[in-house]
Amino acid sequence: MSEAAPEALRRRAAQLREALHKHSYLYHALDDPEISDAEYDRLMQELIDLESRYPDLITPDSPTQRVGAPPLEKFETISHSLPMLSLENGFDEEDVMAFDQRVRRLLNIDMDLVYVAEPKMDGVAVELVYENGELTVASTRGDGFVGEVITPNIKTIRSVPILLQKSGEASIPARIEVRGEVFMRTDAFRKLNQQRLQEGEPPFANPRNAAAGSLRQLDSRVTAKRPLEMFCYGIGIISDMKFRSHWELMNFLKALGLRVNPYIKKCTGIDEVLNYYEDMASRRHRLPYEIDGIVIKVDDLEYQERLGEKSRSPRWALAYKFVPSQETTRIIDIDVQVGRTGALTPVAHLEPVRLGGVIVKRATLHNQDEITKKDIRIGDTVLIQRAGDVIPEVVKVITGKRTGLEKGFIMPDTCPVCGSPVLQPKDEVVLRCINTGCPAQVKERIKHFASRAALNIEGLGDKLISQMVEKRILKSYADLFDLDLETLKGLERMAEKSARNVLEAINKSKHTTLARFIYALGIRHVGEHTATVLAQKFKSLEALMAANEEDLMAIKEIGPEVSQSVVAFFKNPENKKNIHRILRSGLVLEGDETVQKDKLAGLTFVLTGTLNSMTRAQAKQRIESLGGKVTNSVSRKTSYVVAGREPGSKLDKAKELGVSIIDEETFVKML
Ligand code: D41
Repeated sequence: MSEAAPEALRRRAAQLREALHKHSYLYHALDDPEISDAEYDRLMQELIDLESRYPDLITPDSPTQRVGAPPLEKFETISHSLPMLSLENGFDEEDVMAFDQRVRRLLNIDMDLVYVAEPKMDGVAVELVYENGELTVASTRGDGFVGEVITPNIKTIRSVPILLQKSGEASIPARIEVRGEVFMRTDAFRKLNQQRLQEGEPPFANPRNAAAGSLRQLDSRVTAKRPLEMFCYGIGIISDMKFRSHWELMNFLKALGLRVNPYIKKCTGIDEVLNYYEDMASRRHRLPYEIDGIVIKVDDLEYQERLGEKSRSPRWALAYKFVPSQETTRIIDIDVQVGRTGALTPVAHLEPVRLGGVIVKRATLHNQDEITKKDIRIGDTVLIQRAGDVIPEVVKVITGKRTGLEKGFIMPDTCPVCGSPVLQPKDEVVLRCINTGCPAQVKERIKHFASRAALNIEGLGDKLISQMVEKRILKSYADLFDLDLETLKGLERMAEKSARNVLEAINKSKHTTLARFIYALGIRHVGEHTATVLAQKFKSLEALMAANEEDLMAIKEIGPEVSQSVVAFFKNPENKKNIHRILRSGLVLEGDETVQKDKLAGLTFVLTGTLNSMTRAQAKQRIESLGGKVTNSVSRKTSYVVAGREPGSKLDKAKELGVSIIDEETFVKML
């Protein structure tokens, strides 16, 4: 049982909540921060600390609640009190002119109409319910009538206020349903995909899928790590409020602290709307997020009401879509790639086509579900598309071009590389080869181990790795450290000089950091960032290897997936054996403290002269990190004088006092 918090701390927590809300609003809604990110993090940490000491201080609106809640079993569903309508699409100027004419005819208006034009976010539509200013329920659009409740996930999005603001004349309605689009910025999407590839996860095809996938997490702590954002574009039911126009409504939402796209524009007459479209089309690729068109809305709410809706879309709005960069080509063949973690990915080989300035020869087909859903067959003529600089994907099959000679494709039930059975882990769409010794997996693991962000073994290229795996010289990355000149020289296209270079690079790679080594191991879900966190928290490979899931979960940034994966990795006897072999080969891990922490404890060093392999400051740091001391003058208490090139009078003093003198080589060995 935890006790109630003292009054002073209760006040402090309230202060912190208010400050965090305010700064979050300044940062996310107004894009005008008053304090640094570091200062924000400090305030947040203080509140987290307070709340963990006194859980009764936690309020539902606390900004700490954005970090996610324990996983759900499944999503609840909820009916929208007003259906979330869909948008009618227009594809050219003609469609837009026809829309304008129809609207004016129905309203019986001759003059120019006022429209609001806004970017059409390529994201996921959601609805937020605020009751007395507090976010109570958030749901997906679903089929427009019934959506899934994703409140904990939405709460992790920093640009979504948990409490509405009172600002200016806007008073907070007793209840308001706010609608908008959740999206991921293009740069964040790329970073996330890079991370996923490093962690052996299939990348998302585009930012919209990434946003949708992130929102559909039963574990909101996963969502919390995904940089999602939201722009609001409308409302459902609102209590006791009257607005005259959509424009007014958008300003009201802004005043409540909700985020509205800054590019929203009021246009008089359809020509101004067409200009806006051109303007956004040319700006489109410089925006930090993907938009797939503009949305045109009649501004006057009374007109909107008079126009009404037809077949689930309002007559007063039109989505005017951009032309995407798409091309048609033919699928010559489909093959299956096996990744580092055994994931099988079907890839289409295409007749090369030019798409958005580059020649495209391959497109990912993601997985069997995708192939079945789109009924993709070998020989099919397909429409392909590239969003941003993402891997091209197949949009659809042009069935009219079928000749009857196309061949269906089913993912194999054995690994195409090693023939082992493949398994589909539950809750996953990917198939995985179960044989960790599969040459494809071994190759990918060694490539990863040697890659720049890992051990950075220069000169150990993909072809060389493939050759050595195929010749059974390498069965794991640990085998790299047993390579000798004879073996390397025996390989194709390997002269003695290159062989020596490779050996030297491998040797050099034994001096690395703990974080790099953890990353290099290729543990699922452990990318560069997570590896760094683990290195900082555990401070030694030994400690990390001994950690259980609880120890790992205690770290703020580590969730259940990572914890399970890390524990399973170090439990695996094969992995343990490999690590011990590498350690025995003379691996030196900087930042690994327990292995060597006390190695120089009790020893005092004096440095004199110049060292070749490091500066004096570095030498001092190394000695101190191993528990030793460095002083400036030689005395009887000095354990060693390290003599570099052109040593000074300290050397004479050492000789005089009979203190041990060591040269650089001995010193480095000692370290
Ligand atoms: O940015 C968008 N994707 C967007 C979507 C927007 N700016 N406005 C929208 N307006 C509507 C109506 C007119 C029906 C209120 C929408 C959507 N709907 C919408 N998003 C997904 C389905 C419909």
